[in-house]
Amino acid sequence: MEVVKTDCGLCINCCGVNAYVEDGKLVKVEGMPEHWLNKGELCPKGARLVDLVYSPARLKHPVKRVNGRFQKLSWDDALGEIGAKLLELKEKYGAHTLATWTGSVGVEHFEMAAFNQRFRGAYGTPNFFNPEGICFRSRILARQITFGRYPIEEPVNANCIILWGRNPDESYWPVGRQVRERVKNGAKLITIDPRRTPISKLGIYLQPRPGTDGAIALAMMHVIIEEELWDKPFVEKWTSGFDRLIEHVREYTPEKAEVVSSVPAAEIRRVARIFATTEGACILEGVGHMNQFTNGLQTNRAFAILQAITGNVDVPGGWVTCPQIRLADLRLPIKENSLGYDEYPVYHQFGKRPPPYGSASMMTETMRSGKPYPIKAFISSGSNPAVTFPDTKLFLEGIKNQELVVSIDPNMTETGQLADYVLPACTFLEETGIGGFPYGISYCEPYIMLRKKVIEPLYESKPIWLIWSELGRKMGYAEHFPWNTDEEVAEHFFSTSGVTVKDLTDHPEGVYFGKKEYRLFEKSGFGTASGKIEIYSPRMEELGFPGIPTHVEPEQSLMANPEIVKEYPEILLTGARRVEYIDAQMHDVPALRVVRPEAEAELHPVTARKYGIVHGELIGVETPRGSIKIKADVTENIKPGVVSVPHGWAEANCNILLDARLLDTVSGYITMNSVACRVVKLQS
Ligand SMILES: Nc1nc2c(c(=O)[nH]1)N[C@H]1C(S)=C(S)[C@@H](COP(=O)(O)OP(=O)(O)OC[C@H]3O[C@@H](n4cnc5c(=O)[nH]c(N)nc54)[C@H](O)[C@@H]3O)O[C@H]1N2
Ligand SMILES: Nc1nc2c(c(=O)[nH]1)N[C@H]1C(S)=C(S)[C@@H](COP(=O)(O)OP(=O)(O)OC[C@H]3O[C@@H](n4cnc5c(=O)[nH]c(N)nc54)[C@H](O)[C@@H]3O)O[C@H]1N2
Ligand code: SF4
Ligand SMILES: [Mo]
Repeated sequence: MEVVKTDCGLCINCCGVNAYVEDGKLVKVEGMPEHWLNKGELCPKGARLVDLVYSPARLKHPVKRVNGRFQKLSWDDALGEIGAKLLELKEKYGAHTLATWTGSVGVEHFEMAAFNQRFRGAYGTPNFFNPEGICFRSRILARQITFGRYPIEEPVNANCIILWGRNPDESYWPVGRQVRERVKNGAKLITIDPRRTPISKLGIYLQPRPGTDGAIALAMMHVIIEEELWDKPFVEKWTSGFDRLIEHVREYTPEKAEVVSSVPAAEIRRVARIFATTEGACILEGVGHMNQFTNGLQTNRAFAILQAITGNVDVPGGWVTCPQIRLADLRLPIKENSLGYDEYPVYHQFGKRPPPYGSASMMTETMRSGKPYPIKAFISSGSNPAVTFPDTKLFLEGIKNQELVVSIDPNMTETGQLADYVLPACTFLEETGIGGFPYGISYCEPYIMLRKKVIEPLYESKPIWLIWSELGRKMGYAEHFPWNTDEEVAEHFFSTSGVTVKDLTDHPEGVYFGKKEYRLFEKSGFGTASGKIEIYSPRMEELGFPGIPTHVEPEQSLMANPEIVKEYPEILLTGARRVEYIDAQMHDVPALRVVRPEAEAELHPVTARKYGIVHGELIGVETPRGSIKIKADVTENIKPGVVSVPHGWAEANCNILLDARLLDTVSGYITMNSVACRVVKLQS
């Protein structure tokens, strides 16, 4: 049996994998013992990569919809027809008529987003979207606003860790292990979450009303200032706007925050003291969740300020700036701004150049309304927005208006079922590419590896970079797509990085491309306009938003909208992660399904009693936007009045409940948490 050392591209953690191959077939996977992160282990779904590759849902060849049914066609015909249609639509409506969308896989699968962007540049559309526009970009932006760069939490060295709206045991399995290890060695753990997660039992637990975390963070600052616990030399030398902060947080007393959040003032004081007086403290905020409510971006800003005033920046166990590898940039210049540029200036205009992704909340709305211009072609790759896009109804209305819909995916997904053409991509185990997650979103570890082809692409499937390249060549963009093999593509990406493909082949377990440095600011200051950490951001104010974060009520809360709450008195959370599944993927794997056979709505016994509901029965969950049926999981481990439903289940699709018009108006992010809902008893 041959062993190929590669990484797991199923989630952003990119754990090291030993893949065993016999007669060209993947027969087994194990964790790679020498990998820095997972050290020989895999999470339950990573351990099931064989099922991913040989899934019965794999699409074997390109298909086209004819009279409502899918028919097989050749790659040549499929790409020829799609290319011709795209050129026709460009002629008719202009290049901006094409919207392309890559999924969360487009983040950990580097080539996917890179080639998508190259193609859209060749075509000329500004419209490229990615879950960055509903997921973690907002946390990056909040840190860039504050520090002028993106420091990352470092739990492995922390002596105090706040899990703030984050449950890493399920969503960042290796981080969960790091946190548990650290706590075993004496670190203090604080969990702030409306759901009492198992890890929270290792420390102090606060149970807030969803969406009120900004008020808690501001009250913590109040305590830190009142009790003179801030890091005076650091604040004096490296921050600007602290005087304003003193004034600003005077009114944010813990007693007021208690009224808003329901967390006792004494607990807020206690947590503030521990956080401020423990050297090496970091907030591990939810990667997606803490961005996905009304006050998301400003809450992230408040966390950044807490790190700053306690001096927990660029020190072991705080938030640390990581060296970045410079991979070749495949983007071509785009003349037009993407959708949302004027509406969401913080998201689009804050940085030196706009993010490559448009505002996802505007994509579907434009597809539906044709305003400000018609979007008539939609290409989704590595995503299943029919299930995962927050507001299924709007997504379906947008799709109905399209003249061309293409899904590029290894599987026939729910999105594929809506498409005119479905093209089979291979999985990450069937192509060579970039592995080891090069951006350091979650780890300050300057580490990279080559993701290796373990087996040949199955059936007629192809690597995603090749699909975009061949489509581009069909359309007259051959000059932009000169690469012919996976290896040529990898060579090109690494050509600007200081690391060679040979280095990575010689070290299949990966290499370090840089060295982490603490107290980097002493050398290079901060990348903000003032060169200091901007507690108060003048630029935020210029763009029309408070320069220091404030508390903003969730749009559908009792205080903000009592009328809605009369009819929909509970608070909905969507998408708390489960380690067995990744977004809408892996639900068809029997070994995972036996562990977690169906979607369940968590609700407290007090909530259940109100509706006469017992554990295990099928219930309705409703919002003004829609309703779903789902099994009740009646549990003490959730705040009374809060209902939490998972995402990614086509058969109980929580995105039917969401409304893409409910936004964090600073970032333009769609609200997926702290939405008004009610529960319905189905049988009597
Ligand atoms: N196994 C698995 N791993 C995944 C994914 C997956 O689908 N499956 N998805 C990946 C993706 S795309 C992302 S973005 C990340 C998501 O990662 P995270 O956003 O960190 O998600 P979770 O770890 O589930 O933690 C979210 C927690 O936030 C809590 N929460 C919800 N609303 C609030 C609130 O208003 N205040 C507070 N304090 N807490 C709140 C929820 O109860 C939940 O326990 O996970 C990634 N990892
Ligand atoms: N209500 C609610 N909705 C949510 C969330 C929530 O918390 N609540 N979370 C949101 C977040 S944070 C995110 S990031 C999104 C995620 O949403 P998506 O990105 O749409 O989620 P996935 O189901 O992981 O889709 C990935 C697709 O990529 C395909 N794929 C896997 N490997 C490859 C490959 O190598 N090549 C190609 N071409 N395709 C591949 C898989 O088959 C799968 O269909 O969901 C969002 N939706
Ligand atoms: S946590 Fe699991 S799914 Fe994610 S990379 Fe590691 S093994 Fe793969
Ligand atoms: Mo995400």
